[in-house]
Amino acid sequence: MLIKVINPNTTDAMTATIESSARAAAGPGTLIEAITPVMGPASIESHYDEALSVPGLLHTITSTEPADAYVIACFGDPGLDAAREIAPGPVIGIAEAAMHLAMMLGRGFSVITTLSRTRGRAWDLAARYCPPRACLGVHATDIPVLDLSPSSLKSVVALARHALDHDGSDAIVLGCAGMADLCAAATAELGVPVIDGVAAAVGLAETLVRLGLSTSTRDEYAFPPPKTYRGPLAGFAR
Ligand code: 2AL
Repeated sequence: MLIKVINPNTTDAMTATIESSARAAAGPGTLIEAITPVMGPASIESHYDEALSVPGLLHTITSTEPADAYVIACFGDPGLDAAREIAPGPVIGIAEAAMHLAMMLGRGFSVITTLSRTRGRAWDLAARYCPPRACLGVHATDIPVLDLSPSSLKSVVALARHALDHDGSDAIVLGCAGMADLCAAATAELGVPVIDGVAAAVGLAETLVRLGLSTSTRDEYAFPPPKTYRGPLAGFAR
């Protein structure tokens, strides 16, 4: 099966990190294609960035060969509903995947994110995906997305330790696709489940494909009605 893992930001180095995590999580017989869109922000750490990452994400889906499933590899899950309307296979967001797996591994989880301004989006997504008291805290490292590197491990682990104690949580969710390469080391240091959404989403995507399950096209997630689009978005007309 082919899973397209789309990094909705336009930084190739981050797509490479995402690709490594996705390939490591994929089972035999799964082909991972990690893609950087041709338009959009270098990183996504504001609502503005997030809104403007969606055209590039949707263009990637409609302008390339169909895949069996799609992963949106940004923790804000930008454009998830829109992607479900137009993608020929199931679409999974990494926050959606990570939070769902976290709820199967403990009574509550904490999210470790990048800038403090991204915490609201993480809380909004937790409210969408989880029952109350599943997400017990969202904590910011204050490391900008494009400054994440293997040397960020120390800060992520220290903040995760604080989160486990302060929130009384049982698991840690990494709140940025750029943290994917920190997951194994953070797990070893913390001794609790640490969930990288990229790996989680690939695993769930494989399961959906294997079970022959795809997005319902009844009503809300049906293909969008045809209409013209004006200006720079004219090419998005269906
Ligand atoms: C992210 C992410 O996963 N990719 C990106 O550009 N920004 N998330 C975040 N919390 O900053």
